[in-house]
Amino acid sequence: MNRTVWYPGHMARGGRKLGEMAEKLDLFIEVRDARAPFSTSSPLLPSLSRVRPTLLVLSKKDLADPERTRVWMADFARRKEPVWALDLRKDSLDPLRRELSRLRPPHRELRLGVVGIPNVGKSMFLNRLVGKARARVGGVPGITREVGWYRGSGFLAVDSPGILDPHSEPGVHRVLSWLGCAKAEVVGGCEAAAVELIAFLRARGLWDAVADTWGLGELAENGPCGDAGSCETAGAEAVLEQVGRRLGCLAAGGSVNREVAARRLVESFAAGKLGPVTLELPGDPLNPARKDSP
Ligand SMILES: Nc1nc2c(ncn2[C@@H]2O[C@H](COP(=O)(O)OP(=O)(O)OP(=O)(O)O)[C@@H](O)[C@H]2O)c(=O)[nH]1
Ligand SMILES: [Mg+2]
Repeated sequence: MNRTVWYPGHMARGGRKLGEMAEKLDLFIEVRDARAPFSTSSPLLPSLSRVRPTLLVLSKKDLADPERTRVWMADFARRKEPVWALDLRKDSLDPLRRELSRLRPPHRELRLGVVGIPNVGKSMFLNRLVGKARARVGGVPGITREVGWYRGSGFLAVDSPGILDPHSEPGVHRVLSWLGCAKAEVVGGCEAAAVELIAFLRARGLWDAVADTWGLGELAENGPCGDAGSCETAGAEAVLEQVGRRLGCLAAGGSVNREVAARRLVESFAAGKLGPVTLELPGDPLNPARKDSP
């Protein structure tokens, strides 16, 4: 498959800028998506956390499976990594604010940098922390293009553009395309992303809940296939057809417009409209995304 990696110039610029300003900051807050805490980790973190301490925010808690979020929180606690799982639209930030006041240097305000990959909620987090909707927020990756300073009570915070690693392995890009953190082009387009998403959810026993949301009912029999991998893909393609029919994504002549169906599926999944799903677990042996699973 032809995999084009989406890595616009503002990401390289933002990464350089953050590296240059790291020593002027007191700490970093990294935002990751609670639905995939491995795959949504920032590629900048290894270098930034060598210079300054890092706190972790798991955003979109409302879109994640609550039981799996508890497992993640216990895992971070076991590794003594400070973490807050939040629905950034409405959860209180007071416990995190208390930690920031504790870390504030004497005689001056705390300087913090908010970092992470695209579309995880960095700007929304910053707005909540500052207490005003100052930074632009949006549901597609690449909204924030430049590093920018914001003043809050007792702190100065830097919002930064979401930065991806163009060299991440395909498993990571795949998860990021499903969560809206990278454009579907990174995995060869929307149709490929949708088929891989269906196959992944079915292999993990997560598809039924998603199917129920759209009233998809029993699956049609899979067509003939060779090995297990191609059978999985053939099955997923049949499911995509079914999704297209159910949603009325039809082309002239009544055939399913697979591209439109795929886009609807992936966008709905990313926005959490298909129910709470967490894609990864700590130490998950099936997790294809990261080699550094604890
Ligand atoms: N449901 C839900 N949506 C959230 C949460 N946090 C952020 N969002 C949504 O996620 C999308 C991305 O938010 P942003 O704050 O723009 O993300 P960002 O990380 O700044 O993205 P870039 O600037 O593109 O790197 C927006 O549609 C937000 O409304 C959350 O906790 N729950
Ligand atoms: Mg932003």
